[in-house]
Amino acid sequence: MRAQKRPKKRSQSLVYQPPRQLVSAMKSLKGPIIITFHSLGDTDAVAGAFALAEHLGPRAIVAWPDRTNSESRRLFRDEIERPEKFMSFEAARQKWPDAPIVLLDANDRSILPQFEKREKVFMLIDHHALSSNSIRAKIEWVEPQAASACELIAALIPSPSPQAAGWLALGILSDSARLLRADARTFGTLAGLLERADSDYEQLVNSLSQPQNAQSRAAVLEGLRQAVWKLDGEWLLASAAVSSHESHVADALISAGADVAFAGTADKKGTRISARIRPSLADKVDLPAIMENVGRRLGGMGGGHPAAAGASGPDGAKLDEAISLALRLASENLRR
Ligand SMILES: [Mn+2]
Repeated sequence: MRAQKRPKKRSQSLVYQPPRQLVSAMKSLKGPIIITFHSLGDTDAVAGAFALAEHLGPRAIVAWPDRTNSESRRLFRDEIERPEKFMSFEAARQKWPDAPIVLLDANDRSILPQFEKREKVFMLIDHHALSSNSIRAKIEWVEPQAASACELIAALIPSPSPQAAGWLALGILSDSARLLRADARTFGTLAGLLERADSDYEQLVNSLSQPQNAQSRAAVLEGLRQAVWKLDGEWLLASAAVSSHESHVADALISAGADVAFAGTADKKGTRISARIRPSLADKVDLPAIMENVGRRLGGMGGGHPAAAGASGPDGAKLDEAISLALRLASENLRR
């Protein structure tokens, strides 16, 4: 058959289309299947794993490399307490030494401690770009454009149960920052899931935004008390030297109205600084480059994402100096 050469339409459909090879490989899987994900499994990873396990049936087991993060522990309390469905990767491997491995939501070796012993991965489904440090699989579906692994997994499950649809929706909402980082397919996929889920959108969003424990909230309030700010032209720059929870304090400073915020902490282990910026300014201020610079000043390293970055280094005496540098560089960026 001759391939038709016509310009590719931007999007054929509002949901992802899994590669055919992957769909048929999944159908042909026999015997036990081990589904696993990255260190400190987050809601996207854990939700996707449980939904896929439900789809594949009782022979599929979800296996964690170390532990899951607090949000996913809270949301999946019931599933996590079912030892026949959820066990450590080590235990699963011992029980089923030849079972194929399906890896979700990660490919970088540095966050996959379960693959230290040169495991072979059968299938990879991920939304993080591959790099030279990636673990490779026989069959791979990697979509760096996707906001979450769950929107890919949703495309593999034609008719999820109401519960699984809710899980996948939670994974999408969690990884997309409640749909702030989402494209048309993220919305399309979520719409399909909401049609099936037994919770509505408001309930799902609310279940994600449970408050942190009181000690953490107290630490953030204490951090806000340390805040200093200055009006720089039309921009509000804020910083705080705190004793803990620097990333939460930086978030809180932005929520409280700062355009750019740096919160840092210093102790015997060294200095750590979290940087945040109002997302609409992220193309004006090169936050990862600023934090790279700050990391160098700290004798360590820095970098991150356009709206959330950080730096750290072994020198605990340089916190004030490093925060001043970060503020000065941010101000220069804003004035460009
Ligand atoms: Mn993810």
